[in-house]
Amino acid sequence: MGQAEPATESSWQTPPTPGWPALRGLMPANVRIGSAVDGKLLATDERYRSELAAQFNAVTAENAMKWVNLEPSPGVYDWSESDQVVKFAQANGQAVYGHTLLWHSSVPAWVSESWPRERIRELLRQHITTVVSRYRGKIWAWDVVNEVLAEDGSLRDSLWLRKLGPGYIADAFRWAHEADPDARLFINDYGTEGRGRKANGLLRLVRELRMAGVPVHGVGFQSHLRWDRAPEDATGNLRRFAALGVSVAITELDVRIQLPVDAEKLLDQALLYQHMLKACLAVSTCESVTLWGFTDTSSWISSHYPGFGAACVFDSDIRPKPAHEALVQELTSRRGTPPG
Ligand code: 9MR
Repeated sequence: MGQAEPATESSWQTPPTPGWPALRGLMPANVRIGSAVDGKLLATDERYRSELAAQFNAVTAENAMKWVNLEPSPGVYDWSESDQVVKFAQANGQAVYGHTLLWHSSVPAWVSESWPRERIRELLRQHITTVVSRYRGKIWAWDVVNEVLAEDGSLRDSLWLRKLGPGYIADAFRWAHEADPDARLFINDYGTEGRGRKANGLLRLVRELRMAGVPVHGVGFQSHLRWDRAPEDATGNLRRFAALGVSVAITELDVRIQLPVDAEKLLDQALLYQHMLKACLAVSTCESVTLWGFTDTSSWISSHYPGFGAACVFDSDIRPKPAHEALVQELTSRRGTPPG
């Protein structure tokens, strides 16, 4: 008597999403809407989980599938967080976008550039084969190579380029294709969503790979934007990639704001989110639009861009911002409109 009820699971679980529309229910049938997933929040925050499930029909592990996290010491894989993401997605009818098999920035520290070329090549082959095989049939698309271009559109100077030469890109795609012939294979980069030197370089590279019969199926445009700058002709740019016969996807969309946030900046941000959604949907081969996180609680922006923040479509209390509303409005107004 007089004692508080013990906390039961149902007493601390939050109710299902309150009354705002779900993006996933509004997308054209052939285009997915995704979010990057923060493994820690997925494991600990019920409100995060329920909004993630309600809004999106695709997920990308923000960090869990990066090589540095999967294989902390040679030959010892830790699948726990990436398996959790896949399990969650399966339970919620979401497709998984795999990120990423090869990235200069996520090479485990135990990989040494002093090793002979053949050893490094074999290591890369094994890594790609191991990861893609584990999730064969469970991952719809892979970012096979991430950020392989320099700002001028030439190949980025990296361990892979230095040790293996430019052929490492084609090799990575072929190995991934062998391990899961049904997975869609993407090349992903940033700063390529608008026209410019880097996008031109990417276009050349994708054309060359396709002409050489390399299984490149899609191009991912990360789209880490700032609120006051739209990419140069995103629609036209995406269309010239589609003309090569590949799919296009917006893979990491976020729109950072210089703090402090105000109503006008939030509106500009909303317009830019809408603009990128429209740009992709204007292209007949647009496969997905993925947000790089959906809540301001967990975005990478504040640690990488001091003085900036609030880059997502939900605030840190997981309530929709004008950007969410703009996406909803755009999708609602297009319903019944044929794609492309
Ligand atoms: O959002 C990711 C952040 O949590 C990580 O610390 C960082 C380094 O692994 O990577 C961030 O995600 C990047 C993505 O994997 C590739 N494109 C750029 C993204 C933002 O830096």
